[in-house]
Amino acid sequence: MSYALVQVRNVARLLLSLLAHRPENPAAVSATLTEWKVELSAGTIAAGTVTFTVTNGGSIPHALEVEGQGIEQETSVIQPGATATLTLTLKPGTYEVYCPVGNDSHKKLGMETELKVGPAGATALDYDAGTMSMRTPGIKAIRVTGGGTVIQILPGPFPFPDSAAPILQQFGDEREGLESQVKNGPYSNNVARAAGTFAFTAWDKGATRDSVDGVAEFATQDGARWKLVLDRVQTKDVPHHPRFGGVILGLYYHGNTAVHTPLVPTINSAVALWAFGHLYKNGTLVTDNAMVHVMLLSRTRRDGDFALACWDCSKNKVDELQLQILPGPGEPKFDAPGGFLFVNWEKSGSTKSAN
Ligand SMILES: [Cu+2]
Repeated sequence: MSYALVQVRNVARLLLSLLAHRPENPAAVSATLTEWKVELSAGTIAAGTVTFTVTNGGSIPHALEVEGQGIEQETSVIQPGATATLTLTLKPGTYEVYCPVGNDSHKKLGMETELKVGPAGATALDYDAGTMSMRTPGIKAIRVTGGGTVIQILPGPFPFPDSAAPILQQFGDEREGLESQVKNGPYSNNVARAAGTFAFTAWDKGATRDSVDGVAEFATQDGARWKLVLDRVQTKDVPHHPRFGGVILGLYYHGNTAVHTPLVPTINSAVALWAFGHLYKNGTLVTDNAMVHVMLLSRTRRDGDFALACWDCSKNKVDELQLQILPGPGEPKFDAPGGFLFVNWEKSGSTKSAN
């Protein structure tokens, strides 16, 4: 074979290989952001240039971040109904795709998914067939024990109405109900001494397998003795709470984050959980469907009169344990001030474990 012919053939091979690897159509992935999900039009793409078209289909501002293989890129904040694009060149590997708004609080509420990037030129099927491994997130548990002064919060005005007002604007349908709580809600400076104990364990095992176990026993200012036995986690939406998330370890929310009601100061929580429980008053069953919200959170109240001390309390030590109990759906209000029970243990502690 002549030298010239070899050269021609090599050039032809080179051209063919370039053609094979050329991203003829840079991959296009559309992403939809809602409370609290990130949905991608494709879970697996080939390496190369990809353009994400990101639509905020929710009712509060969101953004999209792609992280992995040394890349960490995000869109600017996208208002509800608006769209943004993000073009990246991705190497093979697995990427986390999530909403970075609120110090990852949106991510922890469920706004994250995975994008797999296969070798250049490979089809989605080729790649999927080769990577059947699943990411198994570690199961985490927390044991919380209430301590310190025990107080009962009675209905009253929210002490930071002007700080909460602009955040309430973002709550759409829920705004009206929340605004009535500004004047007479559960987060007030109207505090009475109570006494009692509360200890529980919560397991964060992912969307549908969270679990909780614990008992609270306390006496309220009117002399009634209450007992709550936690039964199961709650994950369905109910009015005035954008999402009931089972068990979430480590969350930055409330206040100015636009995650859950702004009629609670901005806080970090070591654990937040929503559950159903059995509630007894003076030894008699009140309901098997009491709706329970528990947080071990940044201290929000000051010593002495236990008034709310801050609108942004997120830098405070996490040692306040809040227990709120509401009647089950369609059930009558409790025989307690405001029809609900809200008790805090002001110096509480926790231990975390791997399972
Ligand atoms: Cu978001």
